[in-house]
Amino acid sequence: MNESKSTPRKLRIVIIGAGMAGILAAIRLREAGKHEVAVYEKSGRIGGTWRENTYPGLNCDVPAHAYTYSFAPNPDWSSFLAPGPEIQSYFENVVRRHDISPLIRFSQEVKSCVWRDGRWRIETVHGMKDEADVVIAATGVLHHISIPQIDGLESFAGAKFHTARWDHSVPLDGKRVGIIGNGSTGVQIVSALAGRASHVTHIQRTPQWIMPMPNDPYTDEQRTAFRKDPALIDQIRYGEWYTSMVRRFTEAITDHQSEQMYEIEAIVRNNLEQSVKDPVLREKLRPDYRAACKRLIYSPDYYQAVQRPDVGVVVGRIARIEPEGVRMQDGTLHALDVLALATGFKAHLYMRPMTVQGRDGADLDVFWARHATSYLGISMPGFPNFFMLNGPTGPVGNFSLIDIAERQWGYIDQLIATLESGRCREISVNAALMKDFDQRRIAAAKKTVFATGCKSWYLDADGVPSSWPWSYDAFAEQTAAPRFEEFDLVG
Ligand code: NA7
Repeated sequence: MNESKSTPRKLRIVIIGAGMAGILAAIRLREAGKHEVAVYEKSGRIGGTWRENTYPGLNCDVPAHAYTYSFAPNPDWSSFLAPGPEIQSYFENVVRRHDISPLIRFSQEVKSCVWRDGRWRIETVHGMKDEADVVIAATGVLHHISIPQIDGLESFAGAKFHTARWDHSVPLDGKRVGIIGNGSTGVQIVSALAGRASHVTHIQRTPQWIMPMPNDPYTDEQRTAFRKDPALIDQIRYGEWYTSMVRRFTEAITDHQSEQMYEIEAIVRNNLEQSVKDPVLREKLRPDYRAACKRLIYSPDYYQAVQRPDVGVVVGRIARIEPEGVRMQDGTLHALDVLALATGFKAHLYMRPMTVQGRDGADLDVFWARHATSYLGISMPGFPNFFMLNGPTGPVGNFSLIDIAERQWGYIDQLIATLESGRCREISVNAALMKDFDQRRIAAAKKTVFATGCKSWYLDADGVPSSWPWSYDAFAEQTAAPRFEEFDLVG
């Protein structure tokens, strides 16, 4: 670092991804108006996960007014939990209002980022080339679909698709629809299709705990009131109910012997006991692991849906898929016209298969060979001026990822300001600090509820939860401002 260099620099900043986090970064940079900005988006539209997921019943399980940019409140949400298409429209409106479309190069998937001679060289799969002083990887978490390895899957005679590739040309009304998987996606689809399909078969390998969640529509009067008085929106977003729920939730997951955890367990157990009348079905639906070990499912109506005569719950292992339907290991065949694979995502790929080569031959595939990691979900040693939003080890759970991304953006903005100020030309977290952070993180992660014996997309290949293992407040505090002694400032 050279303290004598203090000429402010105009930087060229490339953002990868025009989903929730990339849009945030683009808006903030455009507003500041100091730098040159380009956004690369693999698809032809903005929206990320909200563009890709269009399945029936899709909604966000975080209260709509909390799953909103802080700078773009939306008085028009139709219900307490927003439906997916409304969220997609919200992002499209925000992009329009902030006029960031001209910055976006659509249908340009970034293939590689190589650090050479103090700059990032970026190349897309279509051969487009660019250079940047700073790269912001806002590439999302849940976008590489996971297709299960089940014998005979290809032989199914009806329509089949992964839930993030929903084929809307396939009729569902009056059809026999099977759904494999009971994460948030499978549960929402079953609730939406109950009563629409002639029969819904919900095939689950592992039962899930279900947290009851009200989802009342907002009335016209309420929406008018939100419009007139934004403080009413703030009461939901920053008020006691939501913030204490987030705080109690993160306290529970980080200490699974806590009072808060027992409170969550009591609620979900009670939900099962009170909602499901048939004792046989109730026992079928009862998980044998701690609540919140897998990502908690929030649903206002799943238990009602599965008690309908035209909905069946099948718990067990699939032997194979046959042309007629799904054959379970106990020999039962569930005949189907449509098969939806609600089998989730390869969450640990993050931005890969994109390759990233940093300083002195640092290679992302090597750095992440054991597990994907980064400091605060933002920076990695040896990858100067390469910052992530919602990168590995950031908080993941039943709260707003927009809030997490905004906090990370506030931090990255300060790192960029350091580069802009001329104080240094390269900044990345210190390798020793990163190693220490990762060791502490892993030790703490092993004590969270995520590591109490279930399988989930939270776990890395070693079975260690990959997300932030401390409290929400600790994340907020640590991302408030960079501690520059934790970074290598070069040039
Ligand atoms: P999830 O939560 O990863 O759920 C995937 C589901 O698919 C889960 O129930 C799995 O069962 C099931 N699955 C996966 N492979 C198989 C096979 N081979 N056989 C049977 N069942 C299988 O994905 P979602 O899309 O629901 O949710 C992802 C996130 O999106 C969610 O957490 C929210 O953050 C939004 P398992 O439990 O492993 O036995």
